[in-house]
Amino acid sequence: MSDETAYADTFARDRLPPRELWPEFRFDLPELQYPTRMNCATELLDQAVADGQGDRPAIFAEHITMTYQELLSEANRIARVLTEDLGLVTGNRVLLRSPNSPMLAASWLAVMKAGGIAVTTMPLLRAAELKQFARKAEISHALYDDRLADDVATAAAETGLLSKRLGFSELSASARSKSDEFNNVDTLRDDVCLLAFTSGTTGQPKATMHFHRDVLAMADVVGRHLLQTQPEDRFVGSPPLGFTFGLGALLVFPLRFRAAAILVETPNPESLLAAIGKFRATALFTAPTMYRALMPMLGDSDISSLNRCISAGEALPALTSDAWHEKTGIRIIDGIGTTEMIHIFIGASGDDIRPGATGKPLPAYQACVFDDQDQPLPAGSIGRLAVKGPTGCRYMDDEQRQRAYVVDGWNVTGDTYRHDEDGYFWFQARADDMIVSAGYNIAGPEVEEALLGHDAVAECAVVASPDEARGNIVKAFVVLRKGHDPTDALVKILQDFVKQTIAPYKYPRAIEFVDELPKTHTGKVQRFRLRESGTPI
Ligand code: 3UK
Repeated sequence: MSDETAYADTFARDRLPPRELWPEFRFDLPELQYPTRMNCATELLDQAVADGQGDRPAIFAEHITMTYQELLSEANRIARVLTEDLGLVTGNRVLLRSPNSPMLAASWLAVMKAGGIAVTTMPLLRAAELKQFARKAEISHALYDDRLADDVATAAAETGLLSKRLGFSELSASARSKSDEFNNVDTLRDDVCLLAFTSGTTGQPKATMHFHRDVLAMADVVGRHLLQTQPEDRFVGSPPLGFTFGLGALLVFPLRFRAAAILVETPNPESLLAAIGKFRATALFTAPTMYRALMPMLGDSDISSLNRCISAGEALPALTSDAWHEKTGIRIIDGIGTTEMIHIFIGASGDDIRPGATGKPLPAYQACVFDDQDQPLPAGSIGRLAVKGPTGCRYMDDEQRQRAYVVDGWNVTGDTYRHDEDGYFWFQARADDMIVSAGYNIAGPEVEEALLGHDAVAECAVVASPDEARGNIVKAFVVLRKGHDPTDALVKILQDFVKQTIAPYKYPRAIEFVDELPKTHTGKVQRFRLRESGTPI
């Protein structure tokens, strides 16, 4: 690898971590041997049409179906608007802001084609966060859904950035007059094409940098080996394309294998079930919370087309896995991924699934568990998860965080894990969610799983709460199911229930009933906020 770039604007290249702070990268699969020059959009889209797949459906959405040919033409026209009308220079950053939609997908591909760097944001973010991103990444361009125009305008006015911007309706209008041919920029496989901001379970968002090769690598490992994506597949799910979980699942994997994505603008249990039935989805991607919310609603809906369900983002309790299996006959594929690693690196599918375990390192990835001195622990011990493989952490312009995440070439994700003799990895907790109470180490998620086993509990989060005598006590924040009242009697019932399920010393000495849990834009519970405030939001 060299420090070369095909870009005129070297902003991103100049803000890569110094080489000695990079994790070790390993490309131990034939499919990961990419040529030095390569543009991921060419492989995902142009090549599909060149191979005669132009008439296959690429994207289904509520009011529109796009074939590979139509998606290619639209992406080409948008790439022309970007370069001819908005003066995009290779290496410029482009803010993309929209719910999941065909126009967002086409715009993302257009940015890749034009040699830009996509910064796709979650629709739920507000002007304050956009300003942060715009400043940090010096974002010059923005393409956005018109319904989100106000926040973009505010962020632009207050930062002086984002000056070259178009809402999707104007963008479509401008695109209409353009030729549908475009010569993709001949980028390097090691040119940055994506800045992904982390979801901030612990506060400050960080920008991770990914190359053209990383985009293909996630498809060639996760899409191929974990999911065995076939051309007949139709992937549906809830994660936004601004979250790398969603970018992979709902755009990159389907395109890489000439399958189709079903894009749902407002994912909730109702809309997901409707989309599965209408478009005959074959695989569903969402988080454990959504699987739990879907179960009581499966009733009349037709999910007979589904043959795979994938869970990521948070630990999937064995209980949820079992309940879903019982209701649908499908065993959920769990996988842990991080924004730093771009996608899933430990998981299991098919007969390899062991409910309660996340799985094994995917092909080309290695994982181990570190002790406090960063030494690998033998099977059975609990420690910090460390991984390496074809993708890895590169924080933009943040040596301090880079040094914390990358240790001796390993990516240390901040999760506490145990691995067993069979090579399976078992999630314990986020390192900061381990509770030390009266000298005991208690993993919050284990207590959560026990509570979830009770009928009255819809959702819960367990954190440490400071206590004079014990240092900390275990405290649970509980959202009740409809029909259950938040009484002192119920507190006692839940405490006894936990004591009967797991070791009694782990029971929540405090329980607070709340209407909802504070969550990140990717749907993860923000336990740090519960810890800080004592009460949510
Ligand atoms: C947690 C899990 C237990 C874990 C992500 C798939 O979630 C993604 O990325 P983020 O950067 O968060 C990373 C953190 O989330 N986590 C994710 N999956 C699991 N914990 N079991 C799991 N299966 O704490 C991790 O460090 O938002 C997930 C693909 C791409 C992603 N970016």
